[in-house]
Amino acid sequence: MMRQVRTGGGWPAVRYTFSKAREAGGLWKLWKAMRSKNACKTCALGMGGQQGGMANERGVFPEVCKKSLQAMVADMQGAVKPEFFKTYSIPQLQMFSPRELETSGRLTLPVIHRQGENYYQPISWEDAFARIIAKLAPADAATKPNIIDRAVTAAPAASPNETFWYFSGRSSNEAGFLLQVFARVFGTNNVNNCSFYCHQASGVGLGSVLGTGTATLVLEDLEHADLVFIIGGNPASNHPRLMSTLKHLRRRGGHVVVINPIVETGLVNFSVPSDPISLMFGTKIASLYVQPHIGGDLALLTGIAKRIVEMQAHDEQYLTKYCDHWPQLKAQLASLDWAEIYQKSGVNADAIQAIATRYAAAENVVFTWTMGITHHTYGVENVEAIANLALLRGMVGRPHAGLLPIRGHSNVQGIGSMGVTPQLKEALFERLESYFGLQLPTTAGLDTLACMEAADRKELKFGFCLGGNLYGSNPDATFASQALGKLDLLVYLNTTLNTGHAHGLAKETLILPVLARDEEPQSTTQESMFNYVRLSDGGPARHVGPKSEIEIIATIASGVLGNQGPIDWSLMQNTNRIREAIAKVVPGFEQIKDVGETKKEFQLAGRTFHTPHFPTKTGKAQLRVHSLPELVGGPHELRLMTIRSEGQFNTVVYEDNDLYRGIEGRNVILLHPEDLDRFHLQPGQKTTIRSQTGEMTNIIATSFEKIRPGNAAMYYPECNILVPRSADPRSRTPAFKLVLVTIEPTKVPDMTKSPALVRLR
Ligand SMILES: Nc1nc2c(c(=O)[nH]1)N[C@H]1C(S)=C(S)[C@@H](COP(=O)(O)OP(=O)(O)OC[C@H]3O[C@@H](n4cnc5c(=O)[nH]c(N)nc54)[C@H](O)[C@@H]3O)O[C@H]1N2
Ligand SMILES: Nc1nc2c(c(=O)[nH]1)N[C@H]1C(S)=C(S)[C@@H](COP(=O)(O)OP(=O)(O)OC[C@H]3O[C@@H](n4cnc5c(=O)[nH]c(N)nc54)[C@H](O)[C@@H]3O)O[C@H]1N2
Ligand SMILES: [Mo]
Repeated sequence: MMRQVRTGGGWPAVRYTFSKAREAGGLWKLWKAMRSKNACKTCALGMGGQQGGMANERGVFPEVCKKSLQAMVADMQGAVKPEFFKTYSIPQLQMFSPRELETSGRLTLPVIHRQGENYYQPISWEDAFARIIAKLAPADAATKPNIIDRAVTAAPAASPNETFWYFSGRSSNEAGFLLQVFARVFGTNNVNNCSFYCHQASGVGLGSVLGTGTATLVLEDLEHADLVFIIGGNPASNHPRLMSTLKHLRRRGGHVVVINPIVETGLVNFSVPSDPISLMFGTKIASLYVQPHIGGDLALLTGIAKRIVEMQAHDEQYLTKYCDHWPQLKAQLASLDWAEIYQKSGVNADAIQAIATRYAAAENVVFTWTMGITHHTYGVENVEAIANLALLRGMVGRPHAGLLPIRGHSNVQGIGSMGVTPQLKEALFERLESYFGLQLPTTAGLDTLACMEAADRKELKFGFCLGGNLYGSNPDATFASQALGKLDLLVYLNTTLNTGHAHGLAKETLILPVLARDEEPQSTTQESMFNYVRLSDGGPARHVGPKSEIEIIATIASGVLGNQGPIDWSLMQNTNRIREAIAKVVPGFEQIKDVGETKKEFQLAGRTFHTPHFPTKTGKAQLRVHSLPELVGGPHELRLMTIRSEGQFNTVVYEDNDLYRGIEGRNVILLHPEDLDRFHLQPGQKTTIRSQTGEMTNIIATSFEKIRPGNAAMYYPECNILVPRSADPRSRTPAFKLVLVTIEPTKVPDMTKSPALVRLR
């Protein structure tokens, strides 16, 4: 068992910096890389850019986190060895752990794998492009210039709606915009991003209540708040820079309320490495820590709202003047039975009273939330309930208060803004058509999960992944592998190897190596979760071989559509040219046009709400009424959440230990001691975990008293074998945080039945 740390951040984070520096070839080299003018590569809090790395958007320096060091050092690693793909067969790669794949090195050469073969083979860039273009070439290909002979591949070309285009949130606005426009001009709306597995419920929920899908405030507002709610997230580990904001808030006398079934060490106490006093003594973060059951938030949030109204702490005038449906919500809150609220949330009257008292006493309140809220079949309702609660006291539409979904990937919000969704917003659609003089398809596009299901039904032939790990991020890993296996051609644009390259194999799979953000030959932009657009200068390539994402996309587009149509794709390799189009097409982005020259980063217009007027049909916020979901889980079951450890970034694992939770290894299930007793298990015992979707054996039962009894946790992505495909109907986000499982000791295999032994007899 690892020693349990009592604080997040702190000396381990400092020591880690030095050890990472050694891996990167010295402290100076790492320092230079970290200080370069490029937006940070990890979460969407928004650091770096023209302020220089390690500074936030208000220029405050130094802001450094372990995650950004890990991501930087990963990009600084050596190339995958030339003999690598000859040495390791596909079955061997499938045995690699996510960490072993990531640390195999940077991808520098395109490689191809064909079903039935045992190894990836190198392929030239020319051949790789030719195969992709041939697969997409329209029927009249032969008559168009620039179009490669169809005979290159045996299988027939894919028609537009037989293709899909998946984007991760690491790519730039420019690459995202270019690829989505290409996919539409090619003829499909099967365009989607990792957000469908992440914050889509926040966009849909905020849209339904406020008519806008992003944060209602800016970083400066957060710095004046006197109460911050942290609901369903572990920012100490996943958004460490938020911790210095929370430290300042506590020093000002403000408060933090945490709602989470796990008591996360770093949310109780955090030692901010850049602050000597905090580093020595630690900073208390949570003023109040409440542990609902997994999935109990909707009942809890509704209960807090009910209590606030009972206490007359709501703002009747604001609700009447600036909100619709207040009478309905008020009636529903009054009619709800307290016993139902306590039972469905797992939170008792005292705790609800304590939260309501804190809320009622605060003046400037910010509500933040993460995946514990969105990863449910009622993720959108969860978000709406948070918005309701904020509106009850008029916390939206004025300075120093508001709603703040804490985003995942560094540019996931920008990718969304660029129109990487199946259905384009009306204004974007119209402007795109008129700017380029085009007609765009109007068919309903498929979201991420729908693409996987269509692939499984053999309705799709071609997939294109701009970064990310579509296989690894999917629920039901067995299904995901099978579905991708039915595609004719799957193209991955990646910097390093991941589990998708081993398990997500189509009939033909191409991996194309790309440059990281700080190696781009031209500047690119990213959007933070505060709606702030950053400029990244790019920098020298670290390896010979990888190409820029933009060059790859423009080359394919030129090859498939030619350059004589409404868009000369060959000119679209220039990021200034792409930004000109973005400025004209995407509302709010007008200033992006000259950002390459002026280097002036900017706040997006029309996103921040400092007055209570909202872009809904009536101009008022739309309060929503919800029925409360049942608390699921019978006496022989556990509610399982699938979460990140301290040592990973999504499907990329940097370290096998989870420092703050004190857990060694990843092949574990975290259980409260009461649940170990309930299932007659010893700590350390090997168990079999079953869900309706899959089963995992030899999982080590680990005693973890910080989790609410009745609930359990395992690490994603390995446990995605267990996660069913049940998704929220409104956001299409799978319920990654609520999987019903059973647990029992793994039976020692009966060797007498093994065929080998039979033969020996
Ligand atoms: N270091 C690091 N940083 C990251 C990432 C990473 O993998 N590593 N990933 C990035 C991305 S893409 C994202 S989306 C974010 C993810 O950031 P988070 O959402 O913070 O990450 P998770 O580990 O998915 O989430 C888990 C938290 O939700 C709690 N939780 C689980 N179920 C429930 C529930 O039903 N109710 C409540 N109230 N809480 C619940 C868990 O106890 C845990 O503390 O982080 C980003 N930043
Ligand atoms: N069970 C379970 N499943 C989940 C979640 C969960 O909490 N539980 N979380 C979900 C969430 S929130 C998300 S966001 C998804 C993650 O979804 P994805 O974004 O699809 O996955 P990542 O693991 O972040 O992608 C990692 C890969 O990105 C590549 N990469 C890194 N930088 C670049 C770059 O600059 N350009 C390009 N082209 N590639 C780059 C690297 O090759 C790396 O292997 O997973 C989802 N799945
Ligand atoms: Mo995410």
